[in-house]
Amino acid sequence: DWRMAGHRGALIVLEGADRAGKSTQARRLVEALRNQGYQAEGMRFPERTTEIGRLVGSYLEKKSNIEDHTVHLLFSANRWEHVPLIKEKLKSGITLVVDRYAFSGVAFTSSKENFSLHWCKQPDVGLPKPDLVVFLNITPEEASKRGDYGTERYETSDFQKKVQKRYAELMDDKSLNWKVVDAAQSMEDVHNAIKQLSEAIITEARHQPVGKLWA
Ligand code: ADP
Ligand code: 2DT
Ligand code: MG
Repeated sequence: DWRMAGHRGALIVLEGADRAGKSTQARRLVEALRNQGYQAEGMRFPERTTEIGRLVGSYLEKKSNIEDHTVHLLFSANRWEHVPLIKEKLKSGITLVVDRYAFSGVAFTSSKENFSLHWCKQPDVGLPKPDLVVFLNITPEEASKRGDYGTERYETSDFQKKVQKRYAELMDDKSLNWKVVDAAQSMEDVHNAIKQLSEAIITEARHQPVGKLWA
């Protein structure tokens, strides 16, 4: 059967603004793919459980301050430390559904004063390239109906507006397979849209080598 071993899994990334539904949809997608007989697993960045992840987590919780360039490199290092695992999983046929990736890294840091998009991308150059990047698109008004901002760093409306603009710039890059999904739809409709895109890319990616991001 085409879903079985011998083919690599796909690398699928979900990006989008705060409360767009990334974490909800990542969970549902893994569950749906498994029910269809695919091997699928979730992953998230930052992954706060490693040593580097704990530094980043404490920074986000404002329990520590880390210089801006330094924390950018730590977020990137948190991805690089997972690359052997990512490669292994894909190779063994597991499709990875990733909640945030390098695009969050670039969108957030480049929203700070005096950070160029170019500089922000460099540490992540060469990471496994996603076969599909789903952008969950939502207006700040729609997102605000889903509750207030939390208390972590970056969770302010001013900063989130800047982040949104940076995402738009990143989506101009046609060397990546960006797909914009209207995240203001019902959970079910968003899920069905993402599931359809994902099944198509799993079939397409299985005979192709994993690419290198921004390389
Ligand atoms: P993110 O990970 O992008 O910040 P979450 O998946 O945590 O977003 O969702 C944020 C909140 O919005 C949660 O309370 C979730 O239940 C709710 N939510 C997610 N998707 C939808 C949707 N399509 N319609 C309405 N509410 C949603
Ligand atoms: P979540 O709980 O929504 O994942 O919030 N971030 C994330 C960065 O600044 N750089 C990165 O490289 C990544 C992956 C986005 C995590 C917060 O961390 C920000 C929101
Ligand atoms: Mg989330």
